Amino acid sequence: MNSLLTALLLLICLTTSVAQNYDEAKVPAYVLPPLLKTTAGQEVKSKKMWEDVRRPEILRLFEDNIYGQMPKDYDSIRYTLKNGDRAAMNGKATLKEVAVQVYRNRKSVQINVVMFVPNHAKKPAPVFVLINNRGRENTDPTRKVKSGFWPAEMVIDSGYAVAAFHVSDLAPDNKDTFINGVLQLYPEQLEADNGMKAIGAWAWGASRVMDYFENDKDIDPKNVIVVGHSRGGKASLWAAAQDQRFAVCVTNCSGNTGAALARRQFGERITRINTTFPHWFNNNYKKFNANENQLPVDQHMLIALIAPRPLYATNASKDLWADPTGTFLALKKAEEVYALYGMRSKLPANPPAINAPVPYAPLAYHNREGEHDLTAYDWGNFIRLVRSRR
Ligand code: GTR
Repeated sequence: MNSLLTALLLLICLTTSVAQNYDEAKVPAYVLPPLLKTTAGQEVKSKKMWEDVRRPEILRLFEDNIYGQMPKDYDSIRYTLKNGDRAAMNGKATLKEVAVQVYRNRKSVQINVVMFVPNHAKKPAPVFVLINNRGRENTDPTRKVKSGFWPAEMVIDSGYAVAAFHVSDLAPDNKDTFINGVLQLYPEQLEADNGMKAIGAWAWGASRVMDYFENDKDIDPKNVIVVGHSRGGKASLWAAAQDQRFAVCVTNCSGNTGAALARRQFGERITRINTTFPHWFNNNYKKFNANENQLPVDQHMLIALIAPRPLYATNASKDLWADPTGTFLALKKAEEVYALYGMRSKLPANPPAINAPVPYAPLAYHNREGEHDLTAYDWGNFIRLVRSRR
């Protein structure tokens, strides 16, 4: 009887702590931390004060409380072309498979980049780089498998280069094995409560691929668009926030601890993400389980770190888990920082209808009809954003 009671209590505890809300009417009242007030209480009224004081403060808060430190030092980096084909995609593109090998303290990690460069477009070409969190077959260099997750032909036909790397090269997406990658190079990160974990490692990888782009004459390093879906979209945001070399950020269905506001407590919540994926964020983030209002940041501030560069956030109508409205509201809130740069977004006051994209700089958004996914429809709109800014 006693053990039955204990089991019952445990079950009640578990279900209440991870209960999900999908009802807009039940979103609690909340106050977002201010974007334009420094920790010392000063109003931020200029771009200069944003860049000199408030931006670094916010970046630090995200590092310390959520994504972890981003180590910048390494001993050396080497790029090796492993395979190439000038007549890929029926002559439309050049395939390059490049190994990016990074060394530190006699340890190394290898990032395998798959890339196609358009043969008939102006070079150096802008490039879309996907942080691939799904199967490697989605970025098949042979093109036997063609996936909407990475519609390489479509990007090439639009005149852009397209690249991808897989998250498992940096940190396997598993709580027991995530340390078998970049973290071997930075073991001190594992000791720190604000140390880098898997999502940070994937974002770190995007920056090393950026290092490579700076050394490939076919690629315009000033026009690199970092793309991620869902957990990969959390990483693309963090990569672009950290590394201002990325010209554009695309975050597709990134939801909780991505582009959606945590304080709305709609769909996935911090307790749930930290419980299911304890290897994604730093140890400090666990303090905010069921405690969203104590976070010194919310996700509109992560988006603001990307200003004045364009950002595209998406959702899917059946993916309430990722809180489409909370994502739209985060973008709207970040408008304050774009305004410091004299930029006005073209976003409407309220979330646009399903399948009514607003693919324009500086803040782009759409809510595609359908499931949690990254599709050719989404990519078509990312291309529209990139076109619209040239
Ligand atoms: C879910 C997770 C989300 C999102 C998603 C995905 O299980 O709760 O935060 O990252 O996985 O990556 O597809």
